Amino acid sequence: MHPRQLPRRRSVLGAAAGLATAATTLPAPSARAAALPADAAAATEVLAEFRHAWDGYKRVAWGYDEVRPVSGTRHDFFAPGHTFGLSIVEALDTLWLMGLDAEVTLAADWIEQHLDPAQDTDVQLFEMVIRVIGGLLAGYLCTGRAGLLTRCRQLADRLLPAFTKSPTELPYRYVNLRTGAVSGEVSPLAELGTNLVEFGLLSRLTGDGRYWSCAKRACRAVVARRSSLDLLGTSLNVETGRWEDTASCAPNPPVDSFYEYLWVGAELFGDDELRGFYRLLTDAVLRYQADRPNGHLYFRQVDYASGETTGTEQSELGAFYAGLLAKGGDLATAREYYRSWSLTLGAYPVLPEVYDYQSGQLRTARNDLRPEYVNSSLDLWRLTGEAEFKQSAYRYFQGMRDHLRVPGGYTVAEDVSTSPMRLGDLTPGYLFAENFKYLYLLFAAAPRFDYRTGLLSTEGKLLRGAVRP
Ligand code: DMJ
Repeated sequence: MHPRQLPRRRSVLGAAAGLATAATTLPAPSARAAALPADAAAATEVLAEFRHAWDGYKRVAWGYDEVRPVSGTRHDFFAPGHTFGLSIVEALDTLWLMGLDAEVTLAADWIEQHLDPAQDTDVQLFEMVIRVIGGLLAGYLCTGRAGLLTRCRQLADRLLPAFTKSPTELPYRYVNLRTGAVSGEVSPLAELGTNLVEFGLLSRLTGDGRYWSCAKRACRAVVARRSSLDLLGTSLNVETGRWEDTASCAPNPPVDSFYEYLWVGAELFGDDELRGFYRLLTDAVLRYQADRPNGHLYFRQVDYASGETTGTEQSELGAFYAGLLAKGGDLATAREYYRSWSLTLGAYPVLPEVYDYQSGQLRTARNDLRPEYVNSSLDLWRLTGEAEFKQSAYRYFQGMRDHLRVPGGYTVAEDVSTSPMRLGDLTPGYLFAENFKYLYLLFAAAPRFDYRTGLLSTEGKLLRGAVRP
C-alpha cells in the first residue's frame, strides 16, 4: 500500500471507547509516563535506542533498503530486486548530528561506491526526492563530501523526465531511472509539490537552474487550480490538468507536505511568492476545515468548491501540521492541534495510524513508527522553549521503547489496540531520518545543529544549520 493513502478499515470498538473518553477531557500529564529525566540523560537514552535500531539494520540488511527486524530479513522499498541502500541514506545526517563519525564514513563510503542511480526500474518521484535526493543533499552539507553531491545530481537528472515529459508541468508519479519512461498520470498534491526544497537547493549548489524551475512551475500549476474558496483538492491528472478528487483533506495525506514545502521553500530561498501561497492556502484551510468538537481542534475534509464536509478522519501523518502552523505564525492554533494529538497519545500506548474524531473509532489501528507528532514537539519547543513539548515527546519515546522495541531493532505494530500489542515486521527507513533525530535534537543540545536557523525537510533532512566542527 502506498504509505500516504487514508485506508478504510473496520472500527476497533475497544480502542474507540478509549479515544472517545480521551476526546472529552484533557488528561493530566499521562499517569503512565515516568518523570522527565534531565536533558542529558534523555539524550543518552535516545542515542542508545538509535544505536539499537541502527545495529539491527546493519547486522541483517546492510546495503539493502530496510530491515525486517523480527524475521531477520530485508525489504526493497522502491522496487523488488533493487536496492538504493535507503536506510543508509536516511541515517546519514542523523549519524553526523549525533557525532557518530565512524558510522558516517561507513555510510558515505557505501553511497559513493554502491548507490546506482541508473537502475532499470520505475521509482516513485516523491519518495526518491524526499528520502534519497534529500538524504544526499543533507549528507553533502554535513560532511562536505563532493561524491555525495555528484551522486545526488546524477539521480536528479534521471528524475527530471517526470517533469519535462508532462504536458501540464505537473510531474508524473513514476519514472524509470534507466529509460526515462514515465507513468502514473493521477497524482496527489504531496507528490506534485514535495520537491521544491530539494530541487531548489540542488540548483543553488550546482548552479544548474533546471531543477528549481521544474519544481517551481509545478507548484504554480497546482496553486492556479485552487477553487474560489482558495482550497485545493486531493489529486490532479497530470495529462489533462483536471482534478480527479476534489476533497480538500489537508493536513492529512496525500496532500500534507505540499503545504509544508510552501513554507520551507519560502524560508530557505526567501521566496515571497511561496510565502504568499502558504498564507493564502493556510487561511482557507483554517477557515473551512478547522473543527472543534468538545473544544478540541481537528481538521475535517471538505469539498474544495463548496466547503461542505465530506469526512472527519485524522491521519497520524497530519500531526506534523501543529509544527508547521507554529512556524508559519499561527502559534495558538498550533498548540491546540498539538494538544489534540497529545490526547490521542494519552489514549493509546503509541499513536494509531487513522481515526475518526467524530465517532472516536479507529480506521487504521496500525502504528507505522511515524515521526510526525515528535516532529511537531521539536518545532514547538524550538519556538516556545516550553517544557510541555519535551515532556510529551519523552512520553512518545517511552511508548515507542516500551512497545515497538524488539531484539532486532524497532518494528511497526499491526494493531495498537491489542494487549500485548500485535507487532509487524519492518523498520521504516524514516525512523533513522526522523524519529530519533527529532528526539535527539530536543534533548541533546547538539553542537552540530544551529537551533536558531536550522531547517529540516519533510523527511527530517538537515537542509540548513549544519555546524561543521
Ligand atoms: C515520511 O516519509 C515523511 O515525513 C513524509 O513527509 C510523510 N511520511 C513519512 C513518515 O511518516
